[in-house]
Amino acid sequence: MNISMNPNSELEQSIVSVPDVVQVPDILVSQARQFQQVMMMYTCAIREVKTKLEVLNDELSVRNQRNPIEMIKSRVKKPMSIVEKLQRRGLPISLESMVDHLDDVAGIRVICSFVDDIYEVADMLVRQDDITVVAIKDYIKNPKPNGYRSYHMIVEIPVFFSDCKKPMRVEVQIRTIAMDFWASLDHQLKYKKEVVNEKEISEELRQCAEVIAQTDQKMYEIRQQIESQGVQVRRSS
Ligand code: 0O2
Repeated sequence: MNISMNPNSELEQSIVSVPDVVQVPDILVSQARQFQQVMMMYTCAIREVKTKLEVLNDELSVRNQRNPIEMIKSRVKKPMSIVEKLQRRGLPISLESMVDHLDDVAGIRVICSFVDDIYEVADMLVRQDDITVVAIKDYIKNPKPNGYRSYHMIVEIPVFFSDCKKPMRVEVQIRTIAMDFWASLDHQLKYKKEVVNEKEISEELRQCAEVIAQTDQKMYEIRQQIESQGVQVRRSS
């Protein structure tokens, strides 16, 4: 997932604000405006879900004396990625098609320190009564063959605009710092056109994913050992 908050593409921004001297067909201006409007709605949906996650993080950090969430990143999908995904799925390339078929136009990535934090944050989010879970893919319990691990949820949230309430879909990916580190490198491999030794690199990455999963587990166990010893105040000399 490329992380950048860019609700309006430069192309369609320039169409909307084109100088009077250039004749732009009305239909193009109208489509660009519609696109801008829909992307604004996705951006607002991201803001709503992000706020919920920040509130949960604040509450949990007081309760547990540590932050379960290390970082939250978000993005609306870039127009070229939208077109590529619709094409790949053999779907019409249109705004309606995007809204009807793509659940990840709005995306949030939550980076947690420990694996148990992932499930705690996910459970707390979906228990909120204005959130509807559309789909869950647990690539931590069931990693992809290449080693990819992450917890994916598609959630729907009502967003209130001036004259209407719209249910909007947001993809929430939750993973550990280590899983995120791995996915960034894998993403580079995926988007490089020609990679020498691609097979060997993929295999090395798959092995790294295993090591990372074991390290995540070990870190969780060490944290539990530390926490089970309760709060002890060290006396200063
Ligand atoms: P981007 O640029 O990240 O937004 P799909 O497999 O995409 O046709 P679906 O159901 O959307 O269908 O896929 P899934 O499995 O839920 O995964 C969607 C997103 O998860 C991807 O977004 C990636 O962000 C991430 N992802 C899934 N598998 C991998 C993987 O093997 N490696 C890495 N690095 N990321 C992965 P997009 O749409 O690819 O694009």
